[in-house]
Amino acid sequence: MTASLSTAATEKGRYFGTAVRIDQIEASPRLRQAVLNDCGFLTPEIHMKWNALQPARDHWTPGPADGLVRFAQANELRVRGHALLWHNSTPHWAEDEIVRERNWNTVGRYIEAVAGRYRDHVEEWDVVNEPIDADGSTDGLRDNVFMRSYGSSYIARALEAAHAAAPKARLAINDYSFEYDNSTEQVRRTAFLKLLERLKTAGTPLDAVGLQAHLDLSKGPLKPEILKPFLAEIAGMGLDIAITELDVNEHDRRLSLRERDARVADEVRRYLDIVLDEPKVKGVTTWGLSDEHSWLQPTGAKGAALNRGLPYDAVLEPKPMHRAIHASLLA
Ligand code: 9MR
Repeated sequence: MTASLSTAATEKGRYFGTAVRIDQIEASPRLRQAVLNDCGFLTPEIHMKWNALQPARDHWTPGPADGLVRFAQANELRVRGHALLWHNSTPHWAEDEIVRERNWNTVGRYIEAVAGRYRDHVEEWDVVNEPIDADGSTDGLRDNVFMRSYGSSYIARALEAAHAAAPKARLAINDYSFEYDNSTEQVRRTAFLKLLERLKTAGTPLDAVGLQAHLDLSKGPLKPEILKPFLAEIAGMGLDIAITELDVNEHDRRLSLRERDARVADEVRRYLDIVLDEPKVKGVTTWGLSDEHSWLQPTGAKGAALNRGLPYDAVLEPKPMHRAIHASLLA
């Protein structure tokens, strides 16, 4: 029996979870078993995105999201909702309507319906996903359909709408590329901190931030002197921190499997040892459990060509990354 990551996390007052799809859990008894063994929290990888829930204006398809919530409830697992607003998952009909009418109701009605539907089941929501863009012209904010139609206030308005519909849910902003010591990520960190500061100063209902943590072995060493002050600034604003999409993009897939797995595990251990030193980091979620389902897979890759950046390999055998997470959670 593989040691449980959730048990290790809980021992230290934290949680461990993963992103899942209900169809994949139902198709794979081994994945189901790994999820039940390791997780206390689940994030729907796609089912709670706008284009998944409402592919056409008059057509709602909440079946998979409801199925995931039922699975979570039946197994006493908690749910992180992902994501109310994301430029990449806004259905075309909604984008067209937002651009044409510039009427907040298009977004407001959606958030009310979805945050309301899951108000008793989703404990924490990624309300706005990926609002930062280092090349963005306005305050480091991404030039997306919401910015263009409503201006930068769309973030605060989305948080308020979510709070009104689900007053008990904890609300987060989730974003990526904050980990490494390079100029792009430095600009992103600064823009993110400024955004959080503006929201907190204005009294916006924001409880937490999600740091995606898509680690990347080509980006150079992780540095505590970069990461720690970043986390400390977020914590200093009274915000909780969730690691929301942890995985590792490999750099060199020609090495032996043993060496590759060691490198992935070392990167994860290093990252988690730094971030778990911050008490405001309340939990860790990986973006999937098994390499079979990772978004990082090169198209059509099989066997050794698969990226090995999740805790279990493609046949659900635990890898050194699993042991690394376990050790960091308990350290
Ligand atoms: O892993 C997800 C992939 O299966 C979906 O096709 C894609 C579009 O919905 O989203 C992926 O998840 C993303 C997450 O929602 C936000 N951060 C980046 C993740 C990887 O692209």
